[in-house]
Amino acid sequence: MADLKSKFLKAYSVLKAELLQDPAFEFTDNDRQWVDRMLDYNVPGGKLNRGLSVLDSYKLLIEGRELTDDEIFLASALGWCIEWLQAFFLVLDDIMDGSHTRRGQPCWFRLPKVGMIAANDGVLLRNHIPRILKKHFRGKPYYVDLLDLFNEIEFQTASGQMIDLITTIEGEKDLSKYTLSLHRRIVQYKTAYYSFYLPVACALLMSGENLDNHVEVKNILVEMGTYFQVQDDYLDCFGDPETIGKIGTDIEDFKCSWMVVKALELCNEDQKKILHENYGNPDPSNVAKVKALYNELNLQGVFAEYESKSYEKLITAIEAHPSKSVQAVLKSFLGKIYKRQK
Ligand code: DMA
Ligand code: MG
Ligand code: MG
Ligand code: MG
Repeated sequence: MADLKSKFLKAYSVLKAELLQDPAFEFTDNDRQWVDRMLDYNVPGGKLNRGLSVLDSYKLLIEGRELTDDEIFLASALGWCIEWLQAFFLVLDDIMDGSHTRRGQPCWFRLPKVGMIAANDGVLLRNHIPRILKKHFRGKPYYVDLLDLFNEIEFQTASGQMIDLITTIEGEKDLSKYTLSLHRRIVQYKTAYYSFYLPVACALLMSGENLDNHVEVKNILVEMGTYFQVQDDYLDCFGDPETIGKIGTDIEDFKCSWMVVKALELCNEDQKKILHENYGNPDPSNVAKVKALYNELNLQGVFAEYESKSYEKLITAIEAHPSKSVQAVLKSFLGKIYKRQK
């Protein structure tokens, strides 16, 4: 496994070197240096769960046989395409969410030399994906399906980001619309498809499968992705910024977070008043009042309960799947995120 990870990491250097020599653009040394630094800053610094999952899943799907070096490189390249997609969404997400840190360093747009150039860097990151796919997959029978998959999922993610953002419009802030079903809709689109379905779908395509035959796998992964974003919402408020590498902004940003949805469900009229008066206000004293209310409502306990219930439900759904190798893929994914602290 350690060996697979080191090969995965090596593939990054290869892909980056190719992008920096892309014949479709005449780079000067200066341009090349910008892209090089922008990529190193934004692409490889995360947990790499999504990227590595393509490799893990592919290995489990072909069962028993050793992977060839060529297969390892291709699965890694697809994994890196997901990490590139994630970098693209995160660079822009941090601008829109007004965040300060990401992966233990200032958000890219916060660097004095970068600022709003980050918006175009995001577009560039997104454009690197079809460059990588074209170079390495153009001759494959599943090339069109891959392009279609990435396009479809990018559209769903951007739409999820849109509904995450338009619920927070100044002057239209309204806590009464924050329900579990709105929350579910937002997180399914903004997170679950690209973070959970996409890696496994890439591995399925590489192993010659038709995605239309794997709707149940998709449903389970979307469920898992929903659970993952609930964890993200919880960690935004109660996680350790040192460990998660970012400082939460959901309360300040008036986000439709799982935390506020649960608080609204559990609070009495007086407590609801506290939420209405303090939620969505950037002042630290307002934020502190919201967090104190979350503690009063024991949202940590409510979350722990949700977490174990979700785990049990997912395991039951996974074990109902007819294929043992698909079960292994799904369990491996779930194992990586259950009770995560970062
Ligand atoms: C992020 O949701 C979703 C995408 C598509 C980047 P978020 O703003 O809760 O993420 P984070 O907490 O990492 O900023
Ligand atoms: Mg964010
Ligand atoms: Mg966001
Ligand atoms: Mg978040």
